Amino acid sequence: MLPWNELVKPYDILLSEVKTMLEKSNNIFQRQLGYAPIETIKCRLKTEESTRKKLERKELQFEEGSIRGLTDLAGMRVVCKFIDDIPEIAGLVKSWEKFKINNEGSRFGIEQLEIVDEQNFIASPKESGYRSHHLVIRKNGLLFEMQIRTIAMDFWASTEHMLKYKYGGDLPADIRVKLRSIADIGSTLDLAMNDIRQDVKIGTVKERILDEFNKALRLLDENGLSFKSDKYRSRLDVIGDDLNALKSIATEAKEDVPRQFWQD
Ligand code: 0O2
Repeated sequence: MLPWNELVKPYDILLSEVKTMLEKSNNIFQRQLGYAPIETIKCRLKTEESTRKKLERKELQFEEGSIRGLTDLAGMRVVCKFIDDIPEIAGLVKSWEKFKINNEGSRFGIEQLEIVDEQNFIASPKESGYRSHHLVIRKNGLLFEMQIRTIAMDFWASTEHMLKYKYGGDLPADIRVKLRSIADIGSTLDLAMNDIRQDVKIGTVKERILDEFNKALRLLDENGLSFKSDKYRSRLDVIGDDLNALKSIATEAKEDVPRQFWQD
């Protein structure tokens, strides 16, 4: 069997590769949407000792085949700001799984990665209260586990993990009960923050539409078409908070501006 450092080295390279892919996407999100969903990405390789223990628990030999069969020898934690970011990031990673198909219907190109397993511990939290979205991924022939979670879920999991370690793996019942209720509080916090995020998102979309609408009205005014812009202003007064109605009058107003005057 290879020495431990050599055995895990390709996993280390793999984690850096996927981390870079995620960081690039996060930068694109930031540029295009003005918002980057990923807060931090943490990578870890299991130590030799903890791998031995895990294999022992599974009644497997400490040998290369069983080690490579572990899904979490290499692990990545993708910590997001909001709950709604989690399916977005999971979807992004899954989109890297796609093969390109040629005219004859055969696969071609490089398979970026393959999703081997998926577990949603947010939809169904563990008995302990643990929440995260797990993807087991095979890339370059190696398996690793990606855990996608919010800041609150990450705080809970790392604290619970630390406490478990302190108590030698077995937490006293009263602490387990407390941790479960703290996990629920974390979930309430995540949902409340998510609601606020929805408001901000709607606010941002509304602002963008209003900017376009006001630009259209200004161009109509400047080009002797105030009779049209005045009609749109009166319509705006009555639509209230209806975002779809705003979108539709903004589109109409934009279409009324002679093409040569509109500059993006
Ligand atoms: P560490 O220290 O993070 O590496 P399996 O491989 O499916 O046979 P396993 O590994 O228990 O068995 O699978 P599971 O339950 O899907 O857990 C995988 C990982 O999720 C764990 O790896 C933890 O990182 C995390 N996890 C799952 N449940 C809990 C929990 O109740 N509390 C915390 N803090 N983390 C959890 P490891 O190897 O257990 O730990």
